[in-house]
Amino acid sequence: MTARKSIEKEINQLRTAIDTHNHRYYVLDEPSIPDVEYDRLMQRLKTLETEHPEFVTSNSPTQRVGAAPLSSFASVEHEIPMLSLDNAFDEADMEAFEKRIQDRLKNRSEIEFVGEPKLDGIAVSLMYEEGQLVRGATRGDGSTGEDITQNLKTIKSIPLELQGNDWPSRVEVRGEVYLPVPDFDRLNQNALKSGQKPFANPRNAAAGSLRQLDSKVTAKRPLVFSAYGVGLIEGYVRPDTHAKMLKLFKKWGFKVNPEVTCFKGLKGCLGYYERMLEMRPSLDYEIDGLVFKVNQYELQETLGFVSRAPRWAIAHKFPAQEEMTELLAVEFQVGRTGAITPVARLNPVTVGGVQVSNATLHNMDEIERLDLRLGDTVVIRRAGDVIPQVTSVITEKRKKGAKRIKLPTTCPVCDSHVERIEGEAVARCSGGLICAAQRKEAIKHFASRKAMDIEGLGDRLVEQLVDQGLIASVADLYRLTVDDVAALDRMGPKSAQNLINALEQSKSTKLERLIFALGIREVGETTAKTLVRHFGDIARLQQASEDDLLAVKDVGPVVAQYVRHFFSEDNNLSILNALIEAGVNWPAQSSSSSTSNTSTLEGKTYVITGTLESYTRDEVKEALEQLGAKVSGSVSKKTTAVIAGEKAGSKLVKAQQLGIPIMSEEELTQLLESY
Ligand code: I6G
Repeated sequence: MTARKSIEKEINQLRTAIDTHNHRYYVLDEPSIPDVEYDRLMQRLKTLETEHPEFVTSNSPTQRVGAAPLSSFASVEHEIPMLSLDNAFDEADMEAFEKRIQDRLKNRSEIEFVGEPKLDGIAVSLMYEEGQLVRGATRGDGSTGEDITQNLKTIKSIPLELQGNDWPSRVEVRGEVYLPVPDFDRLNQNALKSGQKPFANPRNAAAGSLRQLDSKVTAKRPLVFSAYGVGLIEGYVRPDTHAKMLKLFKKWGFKVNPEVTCFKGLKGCLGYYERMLEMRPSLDYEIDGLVFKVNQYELQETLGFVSRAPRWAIAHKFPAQEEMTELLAVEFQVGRTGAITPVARLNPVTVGGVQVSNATLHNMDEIERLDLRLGDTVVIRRAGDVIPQVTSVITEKRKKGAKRIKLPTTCPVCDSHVERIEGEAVARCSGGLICAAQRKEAIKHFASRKAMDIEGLGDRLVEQLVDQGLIASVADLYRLTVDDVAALDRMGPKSAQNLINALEQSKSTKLERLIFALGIREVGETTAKTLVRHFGDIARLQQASEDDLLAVKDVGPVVAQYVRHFFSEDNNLSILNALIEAGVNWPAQSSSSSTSNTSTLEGKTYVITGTLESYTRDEVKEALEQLGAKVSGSVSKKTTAVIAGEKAGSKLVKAQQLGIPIMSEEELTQLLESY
């Protein structure tokens, strides 16, 4: 073989290897080689292509990094229009959809449907000729879109060449480009850090990323493409059902949503809707509903279209996650550490099926970013279980003279001076424990389930106890009598006795719970556990210098400083002593800095999913963390094992896709008992 031929051969081998690894990583979520090895293959290909530019092709994996910026996007005529879908908002709309189909087909038997999540992204069309991606376009108005080929090529889950060799001479694959929620959160955090405007939601972020004239910007955004339908298809016998077409997409190297399911009749559609609605908060991408399609293409053709929508498909929308309402007022709340948080008081509105009358505004920077004024019409977003947010202001609806929102100069609770450190987004009340709000929050935190777990001591009761002057610090809790408590609003002798019993019970605790309960800044549950594992007892922790603290794994300078500061304050030490004198106690524990226990789960990460029979999730978390393991909320390549109970959801599916070991409850018990 000539030298040229052998270089060409090596280039082709490298391209095939890189495409295969991209497919495994970005489509199947099953990485097959370490990142360094992937980088080495890519580097070698780049070197060969630089030395031999005659072998560079437009679909080489090296071309995914983006091309020279465009001045505008060219227009693209869709050979087959990209239609829109009719919407169904309730069961009655779905019933009408099924009836329309049965009437048209003159067939009363149950129709087979395919149900798919409706990803909240941007619809795009990808044209392949002889297996090569030749053009990518937006939907536009359905007839004419924009040519965004360069941008789409940067998305690693879009094959630049179809896999295998059994494909049509021309085929148009349609689907959605979206941004997974964890990537969206990361993108926005980075935007905030670098002083840029964050995106309102993942859909806007995906749209903004695809609209870039400079595809190198798009290349930096972790966008994903999921295929859902075929447009034009030539030189190929199309399969007879939509489900089989989706299977072909997978064979050609596309990602197809793993929740796609086939079933019969309206009952099947409604059951799928219920299941997906429940699953929605645990998915790592946003969906605004489901799409139901008649599975048989022959039936689809008989049904045809009405205006610009197919009769054979419908989008069954989920309750909206965004609504508009009026901002009535902004109030400032004082947290446990004195942080002053602006809270929007809203004209109540139902968002995603839940009534919302308050939304967090985070801090003054956020108010400035939104350019928010009193009386504004605002967009409220409620995603998953998180606190509702104000995502934007409809400035067109602003009334003349609408007032700006000012940070108060004194604390709304204790009148102490409000400080805002230069460069920090958060403003704080300088009152410390003089401030009743900070005291109340500190006591609520102390009593909470993951801290001292004082049953029955809820937020309202803490507020009453502080307002009545019965307690000023957490140590005062253990001085309360039945008579003190019984005299409070809505309390009788029995409930008062129950609270005193709960306080008594809470005294026998664990050291990490007490340390977490003390509310040291930046010391959450995990750090409290780490500190206890390292130092073993409270005296050693109390005496630890900043250097000693910095020697603890996962403790950085900020935590070290806060811990040191906490134990150098006389007031904190006297509260701690009073707690111990009142009888707060915990079992002795050896420290990892004085003993060398090697039989731990240090470095291992577990994910818990589904319902376990004999343990709560918190119990499993606590037991694993005691042994040095981490417990994470999401499955990734780094997960050691997924502990799966009954009704395990998408995390189990993801673990199976990534080849992560799955552990049953029985195996978990064996693991815990082996230590
Ligand atoms: O906009 C859409 C989103 C998802 C769709 C769609 C879809 O299937 C999962 N399917 C069709 C046929 C159309 N729009 C027109």
